Amino acid sequence: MKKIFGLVLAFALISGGLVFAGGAADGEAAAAGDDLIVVGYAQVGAESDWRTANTESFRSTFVPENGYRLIFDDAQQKQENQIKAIRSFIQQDVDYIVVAPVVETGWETVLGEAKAAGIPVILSDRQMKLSDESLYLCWVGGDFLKEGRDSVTWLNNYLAEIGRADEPINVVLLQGTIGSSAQVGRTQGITEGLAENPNYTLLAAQTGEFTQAKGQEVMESFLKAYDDIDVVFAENDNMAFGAIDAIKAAGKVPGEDIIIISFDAVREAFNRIIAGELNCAVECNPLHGPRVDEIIKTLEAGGTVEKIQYVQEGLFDITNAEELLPTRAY
Ligand code: GZL
Repeated sequence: MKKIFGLVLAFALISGGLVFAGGAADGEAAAAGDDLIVVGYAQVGAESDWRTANTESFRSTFVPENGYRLIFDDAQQKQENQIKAIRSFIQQDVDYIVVAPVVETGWETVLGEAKAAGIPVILSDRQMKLSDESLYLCWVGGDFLKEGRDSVTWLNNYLAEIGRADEPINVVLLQGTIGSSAQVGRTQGITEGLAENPNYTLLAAQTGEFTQAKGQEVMESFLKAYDDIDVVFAENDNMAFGAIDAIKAAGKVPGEDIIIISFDAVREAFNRIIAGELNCAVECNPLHGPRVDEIIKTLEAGGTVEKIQYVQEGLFDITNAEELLPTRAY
């Protein structure tokens, strides 16, 4: 199903950060009728190192040399911008719409419009809660609940290794964007894991919006409120980096006075683990571009695809970070 890309130029909306990528990004008009597959991608924003790597994974995959023309939109973490971008993709009659939904709910109407227009929707990264599963074709992303559970298992083992398995442990939680499936799943996995051990007390949980600045601000407030924090769970690396700065400013030693566990495992997290400032990073692989490319190429060849597709994920700490850092792609 190919669209005459030249026609879409007349409908392209300038507002909302809508830009063309993959050839037309430089403003050159595409040859009308080129046989490229036009993909509209509604990205969450640019809030974290993970997101930067995720965006690059799409921009480097969906290029004309690979048979695509990408229309990319950065929603600046606002759902209304993503909905506007999806509507503009529908108006441009793209071949596929890819969405990384900033939160899980509020998508039924606009996905119904895409369905009515006959445009397949692929979800990447975060998930949507929908009453009608036919509104999207498939989803590629991380297992956020497992990531949360694995982080507590790591803490249980670490405390045993350092002889603190029987001590009361006070925990604070820096949550991601409330209502995003990454936050929902990680929070559930972490809180369920903590609840299984009576030694753990969750003192406070608050969103840091997946950003370093807000993560630092919330950690500063936690440190003012509690002088006996033993562990911080940060639902992404950038909030952990902010927490590290706050802990240092409070005269405490991150990674020693306060154990820090984060999610994503970007390259900088490896550096912090090696420096002893971060204790554990649970991976959430952002390289979804090639997976979505594979899905579209399968569909274009008349094939079928799995509805739910998890990416490979690991867990890193002082025992493996230095050895594996050279292998990290993001
Ligand atoms: C996870 C992704 C989250 C990352 C954050 O798949 O949705 O959003 O953990 C990013 O770094 O902001």
